[in-house]
Amino acid sequence: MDLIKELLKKEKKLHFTLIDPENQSPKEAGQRAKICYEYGTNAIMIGGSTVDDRELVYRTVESIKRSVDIPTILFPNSSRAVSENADYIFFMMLMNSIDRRFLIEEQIKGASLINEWNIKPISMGYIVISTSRKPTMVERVCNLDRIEGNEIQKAINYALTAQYLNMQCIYLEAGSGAENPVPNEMISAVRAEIEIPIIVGGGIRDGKTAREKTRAGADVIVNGTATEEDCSKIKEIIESIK
Ligand code: 1GP
Repeated sequence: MDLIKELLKKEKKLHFTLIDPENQSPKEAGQRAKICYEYGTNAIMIGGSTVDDRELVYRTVESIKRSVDIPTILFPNSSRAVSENADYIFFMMLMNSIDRRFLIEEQIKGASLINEWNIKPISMGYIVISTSRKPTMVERVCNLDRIEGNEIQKAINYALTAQYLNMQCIYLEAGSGAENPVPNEMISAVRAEIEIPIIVGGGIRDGKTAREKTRAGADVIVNGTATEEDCSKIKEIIESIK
């Protein structure tokens, strides 16, 4: 089953909340998830660039599942962030990494766990776009073939590659807390060339910006930092995209 396509049959645009297990206690993660759920978020993603404590991921997912009844999706940086109690996992390839670890190695390490624990994989082409002067955490840890915000053809080439590899979606990522989100022109140019759903996240801080991204062609908007800093912004963002 394709979760994103199923959700998109019911709603034109989706919102996913990202919770980094390292940024609050499991109890607080559950509370944050509940607030976003009440505002209408469609799924909770659990992950972060440096998470490597499976037990912490487990306890965070557990608390979130007790608080909300929408899908939980792991968003792992490595096989160590795979936890058996999640519903789904983004089985993702960091397409523009030049490090074999993020292209295929961690996936090989995690595959049998996903199988054994019956977590539903959602294949995803993860494409990191460099939009900020100060490097984001994902840029620092992942050894990238950089794609600048104005390198639109390069982003299209990666996105088409993901589609031809039969991935279920792509994620255009500016990085958590990015100074600038992925540019609208890039999203609309990629949208014009591919059919699979486009997730956009990183540096989206208000409703107006989120709306611009969905108008440009994003199907899913992801917020992480706003969940930690000002939950009322999540309400504004969800209202503006739906
Ligand atoms: C990071 O795109 C997500 O993977 C969320 O970014 O923390 O900037 O919302 P923010």
